[in-house]
Amino acid sequence: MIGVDTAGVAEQLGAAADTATAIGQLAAEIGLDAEGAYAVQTALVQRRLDRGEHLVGLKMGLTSRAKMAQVGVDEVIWGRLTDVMRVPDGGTVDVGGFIHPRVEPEVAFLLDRLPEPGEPVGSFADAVRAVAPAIELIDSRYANFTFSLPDVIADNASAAAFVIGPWSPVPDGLDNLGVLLEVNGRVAQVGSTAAILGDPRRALDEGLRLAGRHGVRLRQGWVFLAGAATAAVPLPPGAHVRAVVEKLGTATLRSAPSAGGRHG
Ligand code: 0L1
Ligand code: MG
Repeated sequence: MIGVDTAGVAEQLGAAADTATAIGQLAAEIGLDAEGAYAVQTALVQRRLDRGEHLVGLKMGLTSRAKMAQVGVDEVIWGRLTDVMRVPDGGTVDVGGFIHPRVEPEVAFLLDRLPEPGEPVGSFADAVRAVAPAIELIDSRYANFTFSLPDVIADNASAAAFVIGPWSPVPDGLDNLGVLLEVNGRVAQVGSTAAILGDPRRALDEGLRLAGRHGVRLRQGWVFLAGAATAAVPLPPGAHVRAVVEKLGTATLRSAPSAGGRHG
């Protein structure tokens, strides 16, 4: 991967998100590999930090077979979350601020005492203070939601917005909880937390390992999105979305009936 214009690619992806305008895939044309794509992601997120946003967490992507099959990519990836992406539970987004938004039901962790770089997670109960049901709104900046692995990594793993439901203490088991995604009162997806790497707790090990490779340390107080339990579904205007995770409760998101502000 020689001579990739990291800043230029980040600018293209950032402008696509800012203007809600899809672009074509980039990686194959410019010879971008996964390593270089994480450098683009860093620059893309830095662009947000430069305008005053703050890092608030990390998201894992493609942690389930359903998600991998949906987009034709077969590796777990990660991306960064900023404060501006967070929508309050029950809050409203304007789909006009996105290109082709999709929603998916997730499990979120509130991070606590984390190991030093290179050390394994001691105990999940030490590393995670609380868990919550969550909704991730993903929005690929590529036309037709079609991309290669480096493309989607560069695009910050399609991160766009997220909702965290009520936090609860970590329950005894997280590995086989029923998950339901409803759109306008209709069941859109049904699954189990087992779909998230067999157990969503594994996503934290993966997150620490994969982000650690790039010198990124997870922080106490950060949110960690462990990944989706089902495939994602399109978010139309005027929708009421509920993600229900057994034992953890419900996170909800609305979309405004017509164009307006981005979050509300
Ligand atoms: O959160 C996710 O699993 C998304 C990862 C990127 C692939 C996609 O846009 O579906
Ligand atoms: Mg996700």
